[in-house]
Amino acid sequence: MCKKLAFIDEIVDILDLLYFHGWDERNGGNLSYLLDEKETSEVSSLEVKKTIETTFNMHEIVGKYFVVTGTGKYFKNCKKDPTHNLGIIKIINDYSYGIVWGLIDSKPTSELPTHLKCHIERLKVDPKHKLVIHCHTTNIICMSHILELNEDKWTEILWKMQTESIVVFPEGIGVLEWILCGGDLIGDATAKKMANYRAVVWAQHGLFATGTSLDETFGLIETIEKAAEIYMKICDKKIVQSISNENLLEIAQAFHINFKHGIID
Ligand code: 2HA
Ligand code: ZN
Repeated sequence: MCKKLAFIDEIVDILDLLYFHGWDERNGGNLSYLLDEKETSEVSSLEVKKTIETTFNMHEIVGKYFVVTGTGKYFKNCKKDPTHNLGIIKIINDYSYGIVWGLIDSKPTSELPTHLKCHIERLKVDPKHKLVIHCHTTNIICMSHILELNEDKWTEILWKMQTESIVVFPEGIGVLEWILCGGDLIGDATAKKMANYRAVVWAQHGLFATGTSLDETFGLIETIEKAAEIYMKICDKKIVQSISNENLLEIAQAFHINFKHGIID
């Protein structure tokens, strides 16, 4: 039907990994990936096949192309049938976008408002920004049931679970209370957090993570979820020794890490 697109192959590999980690059951989770000019030029036709209007303003990203997963689609099925489960959209003007590839008999994820709002926000702080991934990371969801939703507290706990945490997410982690998913309200709240964080917890739901590449964004998710897993495994055990504030400061100094201040210092 169409020539093979290398970036689609890489995306479906990551969707598979997310599925096999158990973070995207059924139709859980969604992904969007900003294409650069080289990637866009690889697509055989950029003709808009269907136009869809939005209630939110996309002014800052007009003209850009994104790979997006489809609404109701299962990550588990993306690799074997990409064109029905995901596609490429073009932001046509402030309030409409078009489907140019894939998404056959489908349309983009219900979380598209949050994805696009996050892209807009992250592009302001990082011109290399490319990806937004939403997933249902089990231990992050567990933590949101038992811990107050204070993002400095969450950041401190996750940093102290393993040595790598502060290296991988020195800016900490954003945390949002439960908000109805799929709408502009949760999209605005998440995007606002993205001014300061690359990852935002949705209490009792999952995680939104952003980054400059598939590897980096997936790695961020893995590292955060690993820290949460360690926390859930030890939170009701007697702690004999742990990572101290001084240890974290030592790591930050050794690796020249610009971490969020006011938590451990
Ligand atoms: O349906 O994960 O948040 C996909 C979702 C909604
Ligand atoms: Zn979800």
